[in-house]
Amino acid sequence: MKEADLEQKFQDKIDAEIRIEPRDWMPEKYRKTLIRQISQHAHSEIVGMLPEGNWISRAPSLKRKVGLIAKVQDEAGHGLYLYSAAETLGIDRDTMFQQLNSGKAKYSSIFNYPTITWADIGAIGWLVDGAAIMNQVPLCRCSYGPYARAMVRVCKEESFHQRQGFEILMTLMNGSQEQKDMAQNAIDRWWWPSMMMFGPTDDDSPNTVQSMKWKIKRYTNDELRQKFVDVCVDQAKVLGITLPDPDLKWNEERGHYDFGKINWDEFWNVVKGNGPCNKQRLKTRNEAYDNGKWVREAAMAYSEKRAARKAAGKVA
Ligand code: FAQ
Repeated sequence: MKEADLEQKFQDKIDAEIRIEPRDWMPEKYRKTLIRQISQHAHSEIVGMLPEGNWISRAPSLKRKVGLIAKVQDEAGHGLYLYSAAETLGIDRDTMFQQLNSGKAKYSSIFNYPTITWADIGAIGWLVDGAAIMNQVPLCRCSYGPYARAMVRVCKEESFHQRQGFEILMTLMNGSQEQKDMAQNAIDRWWWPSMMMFGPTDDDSPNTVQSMKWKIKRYTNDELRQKFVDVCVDQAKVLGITLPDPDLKWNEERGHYDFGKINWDEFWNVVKGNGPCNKQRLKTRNEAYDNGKWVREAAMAYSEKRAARKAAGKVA
């Protein structure tokens, strides 16, 4: 079949909501787009462990410490499912790690901000996981099978994370004035970076049109951002917390909340590597990779030994 015919057949499958699987024919650009998005997503999960990891040793109680450790472990798991999904497209994990560690690969801008107080852990759970769910639930219907299936479990866990963040904030908001101020201060710092997680406006998003056509993305960046705002305003009322945007107003005509202008200079500056913690995050990831060398080598030696024994008929 000619390339154009194959492409038409491929698009027909997508339009008919038939999942694309690793061995199916796919346009090279589809494969590349998925590798880009899934690997960026995997890197975000892995780098996303760092801001919260900062509070494991300082969590205010044993219960909070247990919850936080479990959440950070879940994020490691999400990274693993996502690296595995990307590997089905023909890239190996080590190449993806090299891309992350060298600073070539992108990961979510949000993880380049510092976690200054315990309330930041609540803010990350409520806002960052909240934004992640908004973006990721539609990815469970992504046209590429392995990515869509990985997202089902990820979303269930993210939903739990969002609730634990909300509960941390609720506890603080029911506490002393100092605790309330700490929670408000965290929201003041995390609100706008969370809004930026959805990516540039649709006019400035070079990938959205094609990704929507291929049903990798089901909603545009601006559509998801709007859904996030609408949900957060009501939840903020329950918390008794103020979202730091004086332009946040219900718009009867649109049936949505209007919101203020996002600082896109700040966003691009962070994406380009100049956010408050970019350098620190990459340094930590590189150290972790180097320190894990002996573990990778030991695992390889073990699997080679097992394969040799199996070949010699010594183990099942
Ligand atoms: N940060 O044309 P678009 C989490 C880049 S996981 C950095 O709109 P696209 C879990 C974009 O890559 C959070 N870069 O791109 C957790 C592109 O650059 P490229 C991550 C960004 O792909 C919670 C350029 O800008 N989630 O939070 C960002 O169609 C708590 C133009 O943009 C995912 O990755 C950004 N925020 O749409 C863990 C979900 N936004 O590659 C720990 C899957 C855009 O051409 C604690 N990804 N860029 O050089 C997606 O849904 C999409 O990739 C978007 C971007 C929506 C992120």
